Amino acid sequence: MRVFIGLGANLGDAAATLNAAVAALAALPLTSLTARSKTYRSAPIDAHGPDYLNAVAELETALSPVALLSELQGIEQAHGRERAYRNAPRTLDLDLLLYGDQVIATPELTVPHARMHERAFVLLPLQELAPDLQIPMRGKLADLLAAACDQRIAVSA
Ligand code: PH2
Ligand code: MG
Ligand code: MG
Repeated sequence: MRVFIGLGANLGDAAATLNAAVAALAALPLTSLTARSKTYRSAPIDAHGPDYLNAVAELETALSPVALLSELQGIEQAHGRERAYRNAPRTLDLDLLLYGDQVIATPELTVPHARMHERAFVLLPLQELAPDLQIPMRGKLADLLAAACDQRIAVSA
């Protein structure tokens, strides 16, 4: 299955954390890393604290969505993730964005990720990896990105 993971961090050495997280994704069972975007710096959206570093990774995996989610949470924990309150600044956030073109709506998992279609910090790195992508239920990536063009984001130095 072709899967996209959103990575974000805005505490600690965020660049190093994202690199370590990508390495951890590449090491998951039944999974290979097929691509990673550049790292982007973005203004916090619906959140506060320092700017975020964001990236997107593409995986090919035979893990189920729930098994993959559990692995992502394990990697977050390994990087000291605390869940103080919703959208609190974090050392590492790993979001399951897309699992093929599946639509999943269960208490523990929503795929496509519920807010990805309105967030440039997801859409821009995703466009780098998959410019012609259609987001299930949401439409063309390029159209969604155009609607989010007021959000500050740039490739990180
Ligand atoms: N993640 C959030 C909330 N706001 N803003 C930016 N720029 N990047 C993020 O990764 C991010 C956010 C909740 O996960
Ligand atoms: Mg998130
Ligand atoms: Mg998350």
